[in-house]
Amino acid sequence: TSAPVTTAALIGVPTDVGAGVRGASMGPEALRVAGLQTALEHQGLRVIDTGNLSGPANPCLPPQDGYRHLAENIAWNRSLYDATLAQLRLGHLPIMLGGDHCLAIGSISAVARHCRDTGRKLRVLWLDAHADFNTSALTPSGNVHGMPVACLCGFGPDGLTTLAGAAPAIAPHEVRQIGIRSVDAGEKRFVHEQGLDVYDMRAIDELGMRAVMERALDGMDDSTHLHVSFDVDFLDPSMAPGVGTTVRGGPDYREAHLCMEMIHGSGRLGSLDIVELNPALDVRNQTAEVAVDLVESLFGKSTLMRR
Ligand code: HAR
Ligand code: MN
Ligand code: MN
Ligand code: MN
Repeated sequence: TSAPVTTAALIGVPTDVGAGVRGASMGPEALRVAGLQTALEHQGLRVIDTGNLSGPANPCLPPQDGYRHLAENIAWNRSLYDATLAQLRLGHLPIMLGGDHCLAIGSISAVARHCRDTGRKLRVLWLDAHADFNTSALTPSGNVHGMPVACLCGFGPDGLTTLAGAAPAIAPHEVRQIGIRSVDAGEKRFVHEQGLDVYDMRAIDELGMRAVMERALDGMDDSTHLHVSFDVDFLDPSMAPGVGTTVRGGPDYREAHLCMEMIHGSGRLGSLDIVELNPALDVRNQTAEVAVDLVESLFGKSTLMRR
């Protein structure tokens, strides 16, 4: 007997209303052009491309009350919440093609709701250069893509914190952040106050990616749904220049692959965001291609050994 085939559902989310720089709205198509569907099929998945969601255009306005484009961010995330939840209820593995990282509010709210409905535990792995834990009072920019983790933990405006119901979608202890190397001053205090489990680049340098991932994946069991939120700026900009907010000193190519391989090894992956890819800043789609390479590892590609 063989394992049942997993069906992945691609959901394009062409938004950049949460970002400070335009262009991430072209991310979904760049990932398709880089061969995402074929790569997943090569790893034995069945793939349905549900196309792109639609939502409000980017008005390019300054922040109001600490948020840029709040209404637009809410509209995109409501729509993605519904789309993600529908795919989870069909038993599919949703893969969000971003789009800026604001979209994790909608996707993870849906995952949290589904876990609650089906009695599963939730683990969120946040692969990012940034902690994305700002609030309207702490943010230096007003950009909502710097706030999704806070919103998911219940710190944010009603329209972004109550998609899955009145209670916060997730608790800080369900999150593990990997690769962090840019955190704003107020955000840093708030990360400590809320007890987020952060493996920053120093932890990766000192412990190595293997030990960091062992810790980040520890404590999951058969009833755990693992959501990976992969912000492409997690990667060192030398290999991933196509993002709006590069921060040097990220994981190198092999470290990033090991991270993905170990997530695959956990056997718990249930949903994925691929965000912040900005084709307007990329060079010959190389960042999209690296992201697709890494997704192959995430779904089980290995060179030789079976582990
Ligand atoms: N911390 C900065 C801010 O809030 C930048 C954070 C957002 N950048 C991202 N998200 N790409 O990870 O404005
Ligand atoms: Mn991010
Ligand atoms: Mn980031
Ligand atoms: Mn290094």
